Amino acid sequence: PSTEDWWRDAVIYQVYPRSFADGDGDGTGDLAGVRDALPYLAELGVDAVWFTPWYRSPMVDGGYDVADYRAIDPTFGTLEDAEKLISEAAELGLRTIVDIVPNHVSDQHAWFRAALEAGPGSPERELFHFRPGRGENGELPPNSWPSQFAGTTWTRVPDGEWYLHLFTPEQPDLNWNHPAVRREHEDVLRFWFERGVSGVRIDSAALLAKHPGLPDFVEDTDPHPYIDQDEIHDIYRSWRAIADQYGGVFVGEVWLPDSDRFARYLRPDELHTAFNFNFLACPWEAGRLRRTIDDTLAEHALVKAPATWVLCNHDVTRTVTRYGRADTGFDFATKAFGTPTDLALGTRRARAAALLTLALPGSVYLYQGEELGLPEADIPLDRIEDPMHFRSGGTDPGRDGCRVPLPWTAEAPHYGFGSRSEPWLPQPEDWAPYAVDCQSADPDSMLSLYRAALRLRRSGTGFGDGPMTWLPTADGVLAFTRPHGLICVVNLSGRPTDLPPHEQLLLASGPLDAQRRLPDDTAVWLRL
Ligand code: TEU
Repeated sequence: PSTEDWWRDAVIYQVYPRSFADGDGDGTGDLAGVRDALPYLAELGVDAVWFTPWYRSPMVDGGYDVADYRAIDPTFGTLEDAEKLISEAAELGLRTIVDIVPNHVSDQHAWFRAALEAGPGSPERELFHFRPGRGENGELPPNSWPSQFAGTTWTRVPDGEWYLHLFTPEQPDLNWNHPAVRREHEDVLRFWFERGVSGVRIDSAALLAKHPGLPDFVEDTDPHPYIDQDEIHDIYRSWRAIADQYGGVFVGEVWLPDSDRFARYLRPDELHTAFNFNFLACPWEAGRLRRTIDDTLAEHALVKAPATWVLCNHDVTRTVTRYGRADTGFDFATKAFGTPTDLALGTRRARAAALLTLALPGSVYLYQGEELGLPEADIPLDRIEDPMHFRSGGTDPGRDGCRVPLPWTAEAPHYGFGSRSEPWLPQPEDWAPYAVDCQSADPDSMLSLYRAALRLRRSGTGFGDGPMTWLPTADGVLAFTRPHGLICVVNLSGRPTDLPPHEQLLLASGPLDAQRRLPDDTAVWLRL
């Protein structure tokens, strides 16, 4: 693709700034740490870096509770640091993507503080969803909407009114019918595009518009009162016009299993791309994977948008842990403490999955630590910070297990993260082999596999955008061709399988057997 179309087949690395690299050694990641680590990302071979929110925030929800969309949180650095980071990244050929959170603000945002102060009936309250309660004294919430995290969606303020929050009470929802809300976010987009970012991830992108009148939620009502309202597409049409002025691109966080509804977000005048969560949630099973890949490509072809391939992010159980479990799919509803996992098996599968995703047409997202094969960490109960855990009444382990600070060195205190103080989340004691320095020295490490795969993907032909064709195979084996004679084979059949005829073995996720067959849970890239 041309440089304007870079996003159609980019590999994008997700940085969770709190846990990526710690420049000042205080145990919390920061922008100085990211700047030092830019050569690591350039060497890895990714095209762009997406930063989860780095704005000023009380960090009730890891920064997804934004107090000021134009300021960097002081624990991370300053706006000047962000500007330097964006230009230093660009010098290394890395584009920057920021994360915009339009559905809600922090309860510490100036608008919400003003709304509380101004009281019922004030114009300040119209920026949010304030309502009187039900019941004789207004003591019951205005409606029965379920939360995106467990618990209620309404909180009562001292003057008796209630406000809506799909997530925590510290994240009041904005009223997207209000012109000031729209104007403000359009300005925020311009603010970051002006600073040289190439793209914007849109948080909770299908939730912004609420059904007028906020009607009660009856199970199976169609449409849902706040997921995927038709009005939402107006918002993205006006955003697209802004992005086009800057050559910027969007990636929407659109959790919608229905492929027709999902594709509507990717119409040519709306979002360029959206995360492919059906693929992320798909179990490690050949038939299911093949169907998901086919459905994905068909739904994207209809709107001429490239697919994205995502195996994990800061909200879901890490890939090697998930793939080592009996149930290899992902589901928020079934997450539990202490689910047994076979890490060796999960790692083997994650290595094969890396070659699968990087060979498919479209762009790929990597979540920090995925290139190291980090497993989900068990966080001691008294150290969990994720509100998802607390709001579940303690039954859900929450998402901190995938947010643990990265191990950079095997030796230094805290694996090179936090020279002066403890990391904000504890790191497991057995993580030395996962450290970047250990893995760099080991040609068989996950990091070496990713570096080799990304080097081939960048330099070689046949990857990225373009057609793919399935090859006939034994049951449980996935094999497909890409342009220029590239072939990817993934074996999930439970027994070794013969490789199709080829001239060159480009890369393998693990050793072939003595008969040069591909073992179970292993993938290869071949050239015809
Ligand atoms: O997540 C949005 C979101 O709706 C899902 O990840 C949600 O947790 C799931 O559907 C459970 O029902 C985004 C961010 O990625 C996440 O980290 C934030 O906590 C959330 O928005 C709130 O901003």
